[in-house]
Amino acid sequence: MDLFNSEIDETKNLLPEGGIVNYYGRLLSPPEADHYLTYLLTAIPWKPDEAFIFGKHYVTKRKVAWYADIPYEYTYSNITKRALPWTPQLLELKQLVEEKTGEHFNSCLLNLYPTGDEGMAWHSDDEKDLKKHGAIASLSLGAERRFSFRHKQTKETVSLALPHGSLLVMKGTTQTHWLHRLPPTKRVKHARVNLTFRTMID
Ligand SMILES: O=C(O)CCC(=O)C(=O)O
Repeated sequence: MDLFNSEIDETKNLLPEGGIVNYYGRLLSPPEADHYLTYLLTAIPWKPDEAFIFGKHYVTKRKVAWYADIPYEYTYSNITKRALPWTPQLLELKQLVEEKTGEHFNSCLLNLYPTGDEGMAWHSDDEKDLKKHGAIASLSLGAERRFSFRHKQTKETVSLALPHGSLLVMKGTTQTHWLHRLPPTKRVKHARVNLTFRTMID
């Protein structure tokens, strides 16, 4: 029996229409999640994220890193990032995520939110560099944060909490019909790291 996730139905679609989101609960035990969090906080060459929006250059307190099978270039918010090669620990996490979800991924975007003051605004992961309707698996480590979806037409919202070591998967037409965001919160004072495993097109 899975002692972490006895109440969770991984096959349930959290969205009422227009996409598929599955929540797997905790993929990692708390000690495993602590181990990977410490590794990620200390070993990843984190850099502030950047954006060019309406000609203005923004630099965020949220930090990012981009890894992949080959040096894929990923462009979002009008900035292009070139992927670093996987580390052994990131490959371990990728393998765990792939075994759990039955999906295959060739890249991973890492986000570090130093405190609850940092979040991510409403958006879809629908850039042309990504495989259309490809699965995106989101592994969360560190501070538990709320995560929300909003339907682009109906404005219906769906929210859930993402605890330390938990896994969420977005697939099908989710990015076409839904936005998602990580709202900032004054209640969270410590760091969260999120890894989104993705599929880039060659
Ligand atoms: O940190 C998160 O959970 C969300 C990250 C996100 O929305 C993204 O990488 O597109």
